[in-house]
Amino acid sequence: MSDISKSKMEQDGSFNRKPSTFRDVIEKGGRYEPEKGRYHLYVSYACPWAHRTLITRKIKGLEDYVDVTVVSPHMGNHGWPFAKADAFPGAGDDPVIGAEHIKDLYLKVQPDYDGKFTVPLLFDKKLNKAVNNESSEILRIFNTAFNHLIPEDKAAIDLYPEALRGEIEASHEWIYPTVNNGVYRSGFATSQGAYETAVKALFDSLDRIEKMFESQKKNDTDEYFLIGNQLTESDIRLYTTIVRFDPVYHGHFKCNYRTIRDGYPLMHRWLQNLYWKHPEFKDTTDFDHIKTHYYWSHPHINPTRVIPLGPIPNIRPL
Ligand SMILES: N[C@@H](CCC(=O)N[C@@H](CS)C(=O)NCC(=O)O)C(=O)O
Repeated sequence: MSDISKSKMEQDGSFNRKPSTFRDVIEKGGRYEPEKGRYHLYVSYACPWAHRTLITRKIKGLEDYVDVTVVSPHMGNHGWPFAKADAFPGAGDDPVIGAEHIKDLYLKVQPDYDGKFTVPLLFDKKLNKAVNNESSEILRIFNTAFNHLIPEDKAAIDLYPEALRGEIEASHEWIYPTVNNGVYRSGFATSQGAYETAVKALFDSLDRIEKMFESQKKNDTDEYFLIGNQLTESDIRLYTTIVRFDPVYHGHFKCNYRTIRDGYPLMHRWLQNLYWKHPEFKDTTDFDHIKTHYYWSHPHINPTRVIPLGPIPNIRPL
């Protein structure tokens, strides 16, 4: 289950992501009560899904409430390793059960687990249970579950505001399959047809996003946001894909009609603004982990495991 090159592909060579297994919530009065220090978040800096949860944790000021451990970017035959199994700058060891790999945690809480050993993983240290391993749901948990415990200014930040929910959900419906997962569908396709279907849909969606920004008609110094002129989970979910696009997906996943920096001026500005003006984005973006992970961990795509030096810079200054 942890060897990506042995992932089951569909008959036509297309890649389908399996649904996550642990789907509980942290809520007052529930099995998982919001408590300081009770929950642990396992992430990889390389993984776009885990990266979403890291950004949200920082925006909501949850650093003292939910601890984090970062794994090594070398996702090998046993999946994601902790530093103990593969020392890498920025990677840590598991403080909860002393696991060597993420899969040890999954098998500890469910010995017959037969799903993927994925990050992010939100873990309850009190009951020794996996609470949730679906990033989109962890984002919603972080947005609200701890609001009664954290400072008012952080509690007031709402990344999924009631008034914008319709638009936000509508954006996920096409951005998730064609962009967030679309880059993987391009890169993991094992037939020409499956690749072409995925890459065309991806660039159609990038064109559509650029048009959404164009329709906002802003001044040079204004910041862009995807929905409702304010930062929402839609920006966070799109950012973790777009910040990886030029350094990784353009080459490694063959998403190479054009780059973001030269092909999508407004999306590029949106990206640069988030990265350079919001520390929650920059401080959680680690290009070394990102590039090392993809080019090393998919030997069926890059058998030499050579990691490219470019693009230089990974992200242009504002
Ligand atoms: N549905 C999950 C997907 C997470 C996911 O696929 N993570 C990848 C890393 S980017 C992973 O851990 N893969 C492990 C594997 O394929 O064995 C989410 O959004 O949280």
